[in-house]
Amino acid sequence: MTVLEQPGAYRPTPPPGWEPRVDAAPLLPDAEPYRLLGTAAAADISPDLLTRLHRELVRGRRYNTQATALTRQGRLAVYPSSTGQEACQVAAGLVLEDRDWLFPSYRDTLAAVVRGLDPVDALTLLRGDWHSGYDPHIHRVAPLCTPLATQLPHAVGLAHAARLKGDDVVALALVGDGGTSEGDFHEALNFAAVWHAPVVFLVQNNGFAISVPLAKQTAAPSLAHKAVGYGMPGRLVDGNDAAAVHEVLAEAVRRARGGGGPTLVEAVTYRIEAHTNADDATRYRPDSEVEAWRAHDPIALLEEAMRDRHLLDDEGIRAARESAERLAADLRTRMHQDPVLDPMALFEHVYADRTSQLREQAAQLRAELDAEAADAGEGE
Ligand SMILES: Cc1ncc(C[n+]2csc(CCOP(=O)(O)OP(=O)(O)O)c2C)c(N)n1
Ligand SMILES: [Mg+2]
Repeated sequence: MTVLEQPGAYRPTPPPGWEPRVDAAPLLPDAEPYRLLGTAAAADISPDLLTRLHRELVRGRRYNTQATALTRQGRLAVYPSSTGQEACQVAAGLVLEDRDWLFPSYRDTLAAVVRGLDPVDALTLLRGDWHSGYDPHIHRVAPLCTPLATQLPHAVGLAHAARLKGDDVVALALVGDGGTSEGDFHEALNFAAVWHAPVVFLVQNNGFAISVPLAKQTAAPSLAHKAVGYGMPGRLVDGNDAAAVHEVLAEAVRRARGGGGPTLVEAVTYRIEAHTNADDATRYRPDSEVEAWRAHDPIALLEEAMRDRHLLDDEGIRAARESAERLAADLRTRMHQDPVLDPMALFEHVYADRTSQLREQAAQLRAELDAEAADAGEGE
């Protein structure tokens, strides 16, 4: 007699009246990433949107190269570049209303800047300064999360709370392909679907989690397929097609705002640079692969589509590049100024009421700083 044959054993038969809550078919992503640029449907995209996307893509690329240069000059501790992923960053930065919230990871500073954050403030954490570097409430951009996928349950909590309060707010949470293997990814998507929370998850599948390729990360047909198991729609989109990413995200945001619940969007893209300035990507991927992706460059794709519709000429490209140079020059100048920091600020915003240990440490630091200042005074 097997365990299952024993009297009173668990029987894996569904209870009477049990039915799957939804038909899985409408939740499944397309077999191929959705594209707009270069298709007949591109003729219907608003010229204003294309111009906005183009300007931000060009500025975004320049922002990435400037931030990487700042790491070489010792002005930034680390920079995870989003070069090659600008279409996702720009679409995510533009698609939300002011009242919505963006939940970025360490690679998503550009999305935060496009949403309105000061470029210097967006880099504060990566410079190694204390705390997040900006007030999350001003532009409704949550602090950049370095622990993978932790931003996802935060986003779900905020979205669910907003819904309970009757606020018309949507949360957009960004995560990488590697982040989808984290427990937080599962917990966030499950809660979001069960609670019908107004949240959109954007997975930027850039092929790698540092040196680990997607094939070693998952055996799923696509990351978008994971949505079905949670009971939410999965969408697969070409992550280098800025218009397509914007459209898919805009649809998902509309759905969430209208009470339709969460969506998981997988944008297929590629990280052109190394993981960060501290990584050597030539050790785990061939140059030929990088070159193949350069041929599918988000800026080139958009420029071609806009030229086809006579929405962009050499003058338009020059204007976008000039705007990008101004952004880079301002970033350079301000990042080369040494910030004036008060070491005592280390103890702020830790506890509302300081613990006895913190009080003791703060007093010790105060005494050391005072002694240093007195020494410096005597030396003069
Ligand atoms: C919980 C946690 N585990 C490990 C790390 C170390 N780590 C930093 S980035 C990274 C790779 C993440 O890859 P992916 O999610 O694909 O994002 P990408 O860097 O490609 O944007 C890892 C493992 C971390 N930051 N947090
Ligand atoms: Mg990745």
